Amino acid sequence: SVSGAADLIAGLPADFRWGVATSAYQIEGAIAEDGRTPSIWDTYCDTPGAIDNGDVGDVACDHYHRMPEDVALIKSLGMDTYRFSVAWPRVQPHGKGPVNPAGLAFYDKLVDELLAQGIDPWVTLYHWDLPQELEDAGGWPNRDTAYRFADYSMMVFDALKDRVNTWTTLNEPWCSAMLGYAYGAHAPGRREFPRAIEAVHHLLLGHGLATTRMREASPRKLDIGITLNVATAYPASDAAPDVDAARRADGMGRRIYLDPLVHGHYPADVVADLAAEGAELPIQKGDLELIAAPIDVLGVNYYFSQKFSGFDEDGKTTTDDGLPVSRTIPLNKPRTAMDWEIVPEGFTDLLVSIAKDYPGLPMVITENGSAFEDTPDENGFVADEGRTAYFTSHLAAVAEAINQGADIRGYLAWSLLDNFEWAYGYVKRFGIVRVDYDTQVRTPKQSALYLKEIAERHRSNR
Ligand code: PNW
Repeated sequence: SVSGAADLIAGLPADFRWGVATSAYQIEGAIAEDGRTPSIWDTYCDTPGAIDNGDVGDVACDHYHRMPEDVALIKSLGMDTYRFSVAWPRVQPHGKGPVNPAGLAFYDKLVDELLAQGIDPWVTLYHWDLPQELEDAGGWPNRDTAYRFADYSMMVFDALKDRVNTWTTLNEPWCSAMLGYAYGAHAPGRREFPRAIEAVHHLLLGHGLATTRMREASPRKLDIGITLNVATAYPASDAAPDVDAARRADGMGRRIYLDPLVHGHYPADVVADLAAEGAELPIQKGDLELIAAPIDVLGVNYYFSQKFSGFDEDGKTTTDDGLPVSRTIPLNKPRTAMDWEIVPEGFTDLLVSIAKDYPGLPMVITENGSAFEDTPDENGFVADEGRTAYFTSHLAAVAEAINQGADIRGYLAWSLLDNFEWAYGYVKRFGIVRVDYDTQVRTPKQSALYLKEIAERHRSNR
């Protein structure tokens, strides 16, 4: 059933990790239990028209009440790593002030349950659920939020550092900053471009502050890093405006994060582009040193790549505002249910270029996966050919990047469960396990059995 698997896994390192990922708001539900306060996503869900179908996260996959069953499920799928996120409004309900022991206890139990099953816990400290009270105080455009994040991070770190070896500060700061504060597509739904650029810097500052403090408080050598959603930006042609459009896309999507994290400064071309748009990164003395605190692992989330043109439909290269045109052009590839094009070669190109531009930075694929329209049979089983093929082609892309010299140490599928897919609600399904939202019954899909077989074969080969 797993054709080509032998070739695929032959080139992977012996200690390559296999796992699955989720995030708190997307699966937990129980939004008002044990002292949790609203996050920006609860508020956003209550905004008419914000979420497809009017869906909300109140119950989601009810993971808060089904955690041991879900850990057993991960075990049954042969995965050795589980990446989950901690909900800030559970642990520190007001975004400042004392820890909430009842909220923290859930993650304490989760870690123990994982360890009891022999699964390595990988904690993400922030996967977008900012306490609403901090948004009311200005959110990520407010510099103070970075300090609040570092304080909250230490509450989680001090509680779990004896048992958790791998830590991610932020998941996808691009999404937090740009979808949240520039494009109004995610919570808090603001459309204020200059504020979004301030958010970028304060997110990175929060990462640097938290990383530095966690390192100082580490009881032993731990792996600390950040996860970015990154892609390859292809130019539509060799024409200068197209090449420049791809440069700008790569600048805002990848280099604005990786350059300060690894090289200690923002890319000069991006800073100049931002200035032309009336936006500025609010850097203060010492910030860049903090942001460049060494990390042990870069988490890479990959879904799709795009092609960019600097010409509009009429062949013009500037907009009415005098800014350069940036337009995405279809690569003419098949698409997932998200309407994202399926571009595995963009994954290889991305990983190889990160390895070249940022040498010495080990990578783990912390998310990769796809949404398709699943049709369960009478037993709830989904023969998800499209999702399985997506995993095959993207695992082959990872193997090819390793073959070309990239240091990639693991692969975590997005996602363990069908879950609350943000602005798309429950309509879009990324799970390798089907969730029936009426009964909360979980049924592994064909893609889950496929990944299980790949992981087990790789493990038995080493
Ligand atoms: C990631 N984009 O989000 C998140 O980390 C997950 O929580 C989410 O469920 C998953 O990908 C699937 O969407 C993204 O617009 C959201 O490019 C949007 C984009 C990328 C990643």
